[in-house]
Amino acid sequence: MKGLNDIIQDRILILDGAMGTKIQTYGLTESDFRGDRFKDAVGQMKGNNDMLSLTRPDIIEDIHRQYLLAGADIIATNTFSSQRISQADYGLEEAARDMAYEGARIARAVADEFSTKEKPRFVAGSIGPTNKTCSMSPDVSNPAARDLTYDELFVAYQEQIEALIEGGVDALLIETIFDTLNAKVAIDVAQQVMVTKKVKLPIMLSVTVSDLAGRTLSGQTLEAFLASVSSYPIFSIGLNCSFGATQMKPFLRELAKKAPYYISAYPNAGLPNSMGLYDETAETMAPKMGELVDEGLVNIIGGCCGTDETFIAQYVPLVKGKKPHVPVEKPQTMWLSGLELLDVTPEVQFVNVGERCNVAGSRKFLRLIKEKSYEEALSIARKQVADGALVIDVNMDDGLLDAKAEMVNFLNMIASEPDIARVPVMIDSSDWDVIRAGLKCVQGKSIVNSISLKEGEDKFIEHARDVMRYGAAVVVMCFDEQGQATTYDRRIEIAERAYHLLVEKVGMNPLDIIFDPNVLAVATGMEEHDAYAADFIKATDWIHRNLPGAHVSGGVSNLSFSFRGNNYIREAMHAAFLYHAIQKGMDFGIVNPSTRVTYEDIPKDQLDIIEDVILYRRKDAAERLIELAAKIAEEADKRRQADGTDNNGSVNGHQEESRTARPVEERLAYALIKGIGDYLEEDLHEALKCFPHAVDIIEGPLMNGMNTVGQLFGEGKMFLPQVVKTARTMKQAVGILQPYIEAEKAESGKSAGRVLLATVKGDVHDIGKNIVGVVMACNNYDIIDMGVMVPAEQIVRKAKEEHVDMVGLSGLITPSLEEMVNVATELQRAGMNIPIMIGGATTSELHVALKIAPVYGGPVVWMKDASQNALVASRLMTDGQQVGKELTERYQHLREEYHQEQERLLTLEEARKNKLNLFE
Ligand code: THG
Repeated sequence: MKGLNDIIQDRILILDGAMGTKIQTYGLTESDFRGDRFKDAVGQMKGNNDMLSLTRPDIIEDIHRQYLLAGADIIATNTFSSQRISQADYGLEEAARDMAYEGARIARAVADEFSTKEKPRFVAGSIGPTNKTCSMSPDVSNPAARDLTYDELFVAYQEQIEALIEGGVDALLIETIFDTLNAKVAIDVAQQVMVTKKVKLPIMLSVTVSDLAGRTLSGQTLEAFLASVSSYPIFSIGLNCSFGATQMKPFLRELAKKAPYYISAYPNAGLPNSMGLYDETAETMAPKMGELVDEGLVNIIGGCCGTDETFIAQYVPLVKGKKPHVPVEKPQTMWLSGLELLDVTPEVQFVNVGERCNVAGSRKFLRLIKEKSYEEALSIARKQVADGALVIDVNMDDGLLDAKAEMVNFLNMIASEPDIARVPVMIDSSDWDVIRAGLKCVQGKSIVNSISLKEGEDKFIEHARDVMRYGAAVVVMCFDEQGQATTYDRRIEIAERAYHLLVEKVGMNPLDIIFDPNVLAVATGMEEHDAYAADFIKATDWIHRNLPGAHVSGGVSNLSFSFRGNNYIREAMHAAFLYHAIQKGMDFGIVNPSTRVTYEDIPKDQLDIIEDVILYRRKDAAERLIELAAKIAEEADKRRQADGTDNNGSVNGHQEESRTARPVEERLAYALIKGIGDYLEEDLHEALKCFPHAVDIIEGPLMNGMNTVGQLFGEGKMFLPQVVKTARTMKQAVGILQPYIEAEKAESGKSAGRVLLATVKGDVHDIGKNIVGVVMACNNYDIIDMGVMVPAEQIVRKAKEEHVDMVGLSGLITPSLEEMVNVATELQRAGMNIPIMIGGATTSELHVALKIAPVYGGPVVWMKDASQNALVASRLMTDGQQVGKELTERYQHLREEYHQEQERLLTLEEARKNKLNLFE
């Protein structure tokens, strides 16, 4: 007989409807629930539906039978709460296993009655989330507290899943997921139990989202959730409960587009009304489900709360002959997550991991942890994220600390801070127990730091399997049985060996591997250290070219240990090192995110000396750098004595004293490029006296600064997190100028038009958009700025509600191009034809002409840069028709040109057709 795996490829499958609301229709009483077995149980048992598998199996059978009669291909067992965590509420822990077993057995028997060769029927073992959560605190005053731990839940799920499998289920349905950590436990258990029972069942996941922004109750976005489960073998993913079919649609689209699995949807019969009842009927619901089917979004449909067999009967004809969704390819980039996704695409270039929450790497952090000043310790994490850290490293290894307890506590505290928990964590310890304990606290996809071959292959493989179990990525240090690799040859030998073990023996996804070829201190005065940096970079290049998919990282601050106390030299060395290593493929680095020195800042003469060391270009390189460092330290000393300022960390040794000596324009541009907001207030007020209008400051010095940032970014001399930092400063500057701009605007009177601005979904970049907003506001437009990551549906809704005159879409990364097409399509579908302005780094006039303009009836204008918007907008407002006509002609021309170009390049097939045949 065909299995679930075969059948799902042929057609859309029907899952059954609700169990709970269906049971309510039988009008059962307390004694039905208790039966003989539980007649003496204490407390109310009514409502504990899973008991009925033991006390009224006839009713559960009857419900299954009705769904099978209605045409369901898959029925879900009556075991949603058949584990000891939920049953503890009724004092029935000891009966939980029986409930799970009987629930499975009943469903199996009824399904077998109906199963035929043409229409096999399947049983999915229902596994609910329990009534407790692993990643949230039950106590507002103690954010690190947890009601339920990974290990407790593991035991409970193990009992349930073993019983389900013994009872004969065909698949495991982990459903109504509201906390990813709970779901990760269930997946972990499922995999372990399947190994011991020597069976292989499909794992089905179904998430429930809690708000219109599409986050789970525990705060993850759907794509962050996908990252969290991305290293597990998942059969299907989907949504249930939450809300009705219509509200579910945008989220299903998101899943269908991103998740490399089959897609399921079993919504409620609408949202519960004020009476807690469900308003949709089978007749009103079916067309809505039909939309999901017709759009090709689903492989499995069914019903949740409020649905019954009449709904299921209506769904059967809906899917007849309809094409099932074809799962998308597995991601080709590394996915990590906290509450949000970190997709390590080539555009990201470099993931900076904040090093400062490390008791071994920061005296201050150590002190705070020792004093149990956790709030302040958290602020260090928060500052790193604000400074642009994309991941934060946490290390509690100190002889005087209980590292395991501190790791668990700190990770749990972070989980309650959305502005920190946004990013993935790197769990850093040399004690495997500490790492495991850490992994059991995080719902996101984190990074283990680290594993190595230090203790041989067996330990290495054991640790790697643990990493997979908890769904993490991993840093692999270039260590082996002989110790730390310090030469080029040893580094690549170990990396290659580890790679093959991980990929071939453990089955790890190469994208989840990050090699650390050991950043070691250079210019220490010992000759044998001189080639360390150059060899690291060479090894990086080799790994990048020879171990496909794998990433390269390093603890950058190690490089400059011998210059402790001289922050300027240290930062300059790090910047130069990263500049070269990133070019060779280093895409992660543990760094201090508040570093101010960039490659460009380093004066040429100093840079030569530093690069001589890093690239090991001359024998006396180290000696010369030590001399330079001494000289800089001495100068700093003198200055300190002269004006009492501490010059550590200033930009190039003579920044501070000359600050106010430089023109205010220059100071502002500089503040922007560096992302330093410290003097903005002061400098902007000075500038307000020199410029006629506040907006001139934005259009002048601030814009100049932004342009320089764009240019440096383009040349690879700044990386994204640094750019993000500058954007924050721009925001800050604009905030300071805002009241002045408003005042000037009020003087000049009436609105020129209403403009909605948004950075499209999937994209967080808003520098350009913010500038456009400000510049246009200064030109008397009313700006409605929706921020970043804005879904198409919300843009459409807002544009309608606010009756805007035009929409500006912004995006910096490549996937945003496609999302812009999607927004335009949705605006079109909503019957709108107001102008759309398109801007951002990867956008182009050609893309607008080829892809966006054709899906939209109104004018779509590409904006080369922020200075154009106000001008173009005013033409659109006064002479829209003419602009539209000109655009249509221009795009037509561009398209023709493009197609001619394409035709000159034949397809392979066409070229083959034209081949020279000498024998004809
Ligand atoms: N590879 C991997 N993980 C790592 C390292 C590595 N984790 C730890 C370390 N190395 C990276 N982290 C740091 C953190 C801080 C410093 C260096 C590396 C540092 N601290 C200053 C000092 O010691 O002088 C700060 C002093 C203070 O503030 O008290 O340099 O290589 N995988």
